[in-house]
Order: sequence, then C-alpha cells, then structure tokens
Amino acid sequence: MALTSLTGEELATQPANWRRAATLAAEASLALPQRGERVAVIGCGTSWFMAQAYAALREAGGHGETDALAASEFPPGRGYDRILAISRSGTTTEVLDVLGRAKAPTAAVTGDPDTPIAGAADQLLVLDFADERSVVQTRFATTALALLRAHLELEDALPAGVASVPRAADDAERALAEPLPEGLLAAEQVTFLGRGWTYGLAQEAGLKMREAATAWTEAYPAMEYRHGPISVAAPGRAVWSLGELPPGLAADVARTGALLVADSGAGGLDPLADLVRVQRLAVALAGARGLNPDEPRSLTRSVILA
Ligand code: F1P
Repeated sequence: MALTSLTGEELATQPANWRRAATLAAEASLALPQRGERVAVIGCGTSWFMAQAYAALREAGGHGETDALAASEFPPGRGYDRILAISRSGTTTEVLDVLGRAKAPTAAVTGDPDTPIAGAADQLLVLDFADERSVVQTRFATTALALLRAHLELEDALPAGVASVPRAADDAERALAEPLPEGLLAAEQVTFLGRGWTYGLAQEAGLKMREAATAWTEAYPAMEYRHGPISVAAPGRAVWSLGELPPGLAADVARTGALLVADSGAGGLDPLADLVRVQRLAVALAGARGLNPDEPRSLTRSVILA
C-alpha cells in the first residue's frame, strides 16, 4: 500500500494501538460499564458506529442491557445506570450536550483530554496515543472499540466466537499486508452487511468509503438485506460482509451478479481486521479518483455547533 496520506499512515498503526489499548482495560475498568448495569453508549458519526458495535458485543456477552444512540437522538426520559460517550475530538456539541444533562454517572473515551469533554464527563479514558491528524477517523475509533472489547474479555463477557484483542491485532497485521480483494476499486457501489456487533462495523465501513472517497455505499443488518436493499445489487457492484453471512445469502447475492466479499468471521479474518481492509480500500479508491483522503469533502475534525 502506498502510504502517501496521513489517513493511510494512521490506519496502518492499528495493530499496535489495539494491543496497547488491551493493556489498559484493567485500569479503565472502574470507569467502564459494570456487570448488570443498564448502559447508554453515545457518539456521533464514526463514534456512534463504534458505540453500536460495543453495545451489541456487551449485550450478547451477557454483561447487561446496552443501547447505542446517536448523541443527537438521546431520549432524555430514559433511565440508565451509566452513560458512556465516545468522542475522538472531545468537542462534538451533541455529545457534550448529553453529558451536560446526564442524570447517571458518565464516562468518556477520548483522544484529547485538553478539551471540554474533560469537564463534561465524570470520568475520562484517554487514548491520546491513538488520536489522529487525519479528519477521517480510523485508528482512534477501532482502538476505542478494542479497549471496550478487551474490558469485556476481562469481565468474561465476550460472546462465543469473538477473539481476544491481541488475536484481532494479529489479523489486522494480515489485513494490512495482504492484497485487497479483487475487483473492488472498479465497483460502482458497495453494500456492507453485518450481524450483531459487526453491524456497527458495516455501518462504519460504509461511512469510511463515503468520507474518504465520496463512494456510493450502503450498510444493513445482513438479515435485512433481502428486504429491499438487494435490489441495488447487480454486476459491477459489490456486497461485502463483515463477519459470516447468514445461510443462503451468498447464493442470493450470487444470483444478482454482484461481487461478494465474505471471508471474515468464523475461520477467517477477525471482523474488526476486516474493517481495516475497508479503510485501505477507501484510501485506495480516493487515490484512484484523484481525491486526497486527508481532505474529505465538507468534513471537519469535529462538528461544533454555534
Ligand atoms: C465524530 C465525527 C466524525 C466524522 C466527522 C465529524 O467526532 O462525527 O466521525 O468523521 O469528522 O466528527 P468525535 O466526536 O468522535 O470527535
């Protein structure tokens, strides 16, 4: 891979960042959701999708009911035992608003402690080593998820079949080293699919391609795909599953003539490492389209509303 962009350079550091995050899980544990608590995880954009992935992992692992909410859609009347925010910048207005009004204990995972989130959250978990210069988030987001996933493992609450973070990091090394699946740079459209915790990853995969390369992408829970979205699949377009496909879906996609990428999950790459391949594709596609992934159209590091 040509490392000619900040985004490309930063995404390549993910394995080391995930391993480092995993070593912090024990000391972070008091600020993180405790077993049995009813938790809301909030964020915007990429951070919301990481919240979705974590929420599904935590609940599937039996650690407790967990809602993932776009900060702007936080339902003020709901009772939670804890609110966990994810925000790389620490300045996102909607996240700060929820933390400011919260009635439950709050914690925030951030890349920058010298920001308003330090005053807004009761507890701060700082992953400054994973902060980024690129507007387009890659390593901060996945490192935040790696920390939360490692904490679930410490709590014996990783769902069956979900590997430890160091093993995911090994897979991410592979995802960085191996050639990307063929035919995707030429695809006119890509739909990403996931189930459970990997649905958040699918959402993030689609967003990454839009942000870095202005690509036409969509993302759905895999079992929703037959309920309409499959109409978009056609020769020259692609479907990429983060994690295993449900039975029968590969054949359904094959009938549309779309290219299918479905080699992560059981027996294949860790789904989080598969997201690293999508990030690489997004950077490569930007290059192929003459775009600079470090200058994503209409985006800034953080949305700060007046
Ligand atoms: C979240 C975010 C990014 C998005 C854009 C604006 O920021 O929505 O995901 O790509 O750059 O900000 P943060 O709260 O994690 O800093």
